[in-house]
This record gives sequence, C-alpha cells and structure tokens, in this order.
Amino acid sequence: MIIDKKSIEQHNDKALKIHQKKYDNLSSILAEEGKNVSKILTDIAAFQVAIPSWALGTGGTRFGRFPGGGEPSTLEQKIEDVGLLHALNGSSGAISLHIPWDIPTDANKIKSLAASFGLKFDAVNSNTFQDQKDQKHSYKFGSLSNTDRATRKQAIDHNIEVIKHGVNVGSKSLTVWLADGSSFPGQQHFRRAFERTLESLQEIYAALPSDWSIFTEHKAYEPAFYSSVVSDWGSSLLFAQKLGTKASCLVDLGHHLPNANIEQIVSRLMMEGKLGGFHFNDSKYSDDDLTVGSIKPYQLFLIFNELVDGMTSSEVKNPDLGWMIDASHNIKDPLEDLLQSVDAIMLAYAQALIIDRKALELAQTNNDVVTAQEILQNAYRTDVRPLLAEARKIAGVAIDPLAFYRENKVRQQLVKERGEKTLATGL
Ligand SMILES: [Mn+2]
Repeated sequence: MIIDKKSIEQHNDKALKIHQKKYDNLSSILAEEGKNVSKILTDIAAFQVAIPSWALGTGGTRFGRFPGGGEPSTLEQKIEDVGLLHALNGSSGAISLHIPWDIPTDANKIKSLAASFGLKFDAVNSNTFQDQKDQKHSYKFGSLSNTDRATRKQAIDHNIEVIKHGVNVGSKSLTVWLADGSSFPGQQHFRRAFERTLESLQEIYAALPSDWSIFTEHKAYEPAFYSSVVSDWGSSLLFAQKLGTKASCLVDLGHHLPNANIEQIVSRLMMEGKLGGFHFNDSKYSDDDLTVGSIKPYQLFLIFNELVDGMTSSEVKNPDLGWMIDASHNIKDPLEDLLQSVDAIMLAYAQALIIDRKALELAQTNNDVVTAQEILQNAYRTDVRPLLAEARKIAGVAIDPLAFYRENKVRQQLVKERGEKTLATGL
C-alpha cells in the first residue's frame, strides 16, 4: 500500500501544536548550551537504518509461530513494507536482503520498485546455517569450516552467488554470519577450523567487486553450544585483518556473552578502522531479537556515544558504517516493532549528538569521575524526542509514525489487500 501525502499532512496538522511547544522549549535550551541545533537536525535526517527482509513477517521460535495477517509474501511486498516505514519515519531508506529467502529474480524490476520508494539496497546476507532443498552437501557439521572440501566449496559458491545478486541490485557489501562451531569438547580442532574458515573466506573475498566490503559477524554461542568459529570480536577482527582492507567486523548487539562491554568493543574496532556495520536488537538473556532499546536503552546510548566519538574524531579512520536492524518478532506486528526499533536507534543517536564532548574530554583528563558521569547522564536524560519529530516534520514524513500507523489502520488495510493467512519467508 502507498501512504498518501495528504493523510500525512492531516496527521501532522493535528500533532503540530503540542510538538511546536516541546520543540521550541528543547531547541532554545540546547542553543543556550551552545549546541548547533540545525546541524543536529541535519545529522538526524541523514541517518538511515536498513530494514532486513526477514523482519517484515512474524518470526517463530522452535515452539510455534503466530502469523498476524497481511504479511508480505513476495519480495515486492517486502519492499513495499519498507517503503511504507520509510514514508512514515524518513529513516528506513534501505533494505537488507537475505539469500536464498529473498532472491531478486528480476533485479531491474526490484531495483526500480525500491527506487520508487526512495530505498537503497544495503548489505546482502548469505545463509549457510541451514540446508536448502536439493542441496548436495549438508551443513550439519559446518559450512565454511567444514572438514570436507566439497561442502566448503558449496558454501563458498553460495556466498559468491549472493554477491552476484547483490551486484544486480546495487548492494555494496556482504555479511557473513556462520553457525559453524562445535557443541561438545573435542568435536572440533579450534585452529584447523579457523584456518579452514579463513581459507574459505579468502576465496569469497577474491570474488568481491573492487568497491565492495565483506563483514564478518561474530556470535558467542548458538546454535553451536560449546564453541563458535567466529565466537567473539577478537576472532572476527583476526579474520578481518587477515583478509584485507575490504573486510571489517559487524557487531550484532545480541551476539555477546552476558554483560559484555559492547561500547568498548565498538571503540576498539573503530580504533583499528575495522568496524563495518551494526545489527541492532535488544536482549535480556542472549540472542533474544527483542525490540531495540526495549531492555537496555542506556547501553544503546553508550554505544552511540562511542560511535559518534569515532565518527567525528579526526584521529579515527574507520570506514562508513552500515546500520541494520536484525530482529525477528514473534508476538508484535512486525511493522510496529520496526517503527519502535528505528525510533530507539534514532533516540540514542540524537542523545549522543548532544553530549558535550569537550567538557567530557576535560573531565576525563582531570580524572573528574563525577562530572564525566554527569555529562553522559545529562545527555541521556534529555528528552530528545522533539528533535526527531522536528526532523521528520521538515522531511515531510509523520511527526508520530506509530500514531499515524494506528490511526490510519495500516495493518488492517494490509490484511484486506493481502489476506489473513499470508506468511512471510524467513525465520
Ligand atoms: Mn545479526
């Protein structure tokens, strides 16, 4: 479905009076504090978060799946859904494809459909964590790390195939997440598994077009419950360093051991110019795929503090980052959840933008612990929602995207268009 401009204008007219009060109040305080409010608004407007093609339908757990109706059953409909999100929040201007779940068979058609919604194609994602129908060799005991050369070759060829699909739609990067590892001590030789994986990645790397990047994504455990081949940021960095300049690390918020200091990991990787991208989600226990910012919003803010520090410091030479959501929703309307997720990301980003960095550096130099903490927490406790709403107002999208979605009964319309029983491909 297409969101018509008129209904957005009507929504904004209604929301404008209260918004203006809040925005005038906040912007005058920020200006008084010496912040460049118009620069902050420009930065917010430019920030785009890619939506993964697998997050547009309700996901499942191994216990059950509860589809909500009106789900996109084709890639075209998935692109329409991302277009819908982007029309509402102005911050979801890219889609990240998963192969083979969403193969763009007619790439030109898919490309122009995406362009009609103002969408680009972000990283393409390969899948060697499950066996596909008619697949010759099984990944039960690993893909790129498998002891059997023919199985590794099959996984390498798949990744090269994914790159080709990406090239066809104008994508510029490949994300490789591996389920490879072992579930029992002794099952796998750590060093040899690493070396086989590196060799496989080198073959994939050699197939990358010159302007492409490859991201290695680490995960502490699951589905391998004893060891993962790319288990942590150290292993991921080793792969990226050994592969070369086109390789960098992707940090997925749900892929760490409990209480890991993810903001420090971000800082280290950026220091080495090796942070390539981000997968946002949130978790309470492990890789829970929950809505961004729903459990640990302060951690998200601290991560953005490091990201903004790294992106704005002349000392740090890190490539431009790919921002993606990686989540799968079992009980919420996926589109509502994605609106919430993007909003949480933008909030943390905006909060990080208003941090007084000079004062923070001075406090750090003087070992003034209390002031340093106050500076961060002042930014975190500032309600920056009016900044996001103002950026959306200027962009001509909805001041309150979620309220618009509900008021205009978007899901009900999608159910009417697509039916009650549609099922999206994905997890
Ligand atoms: Mn991920």
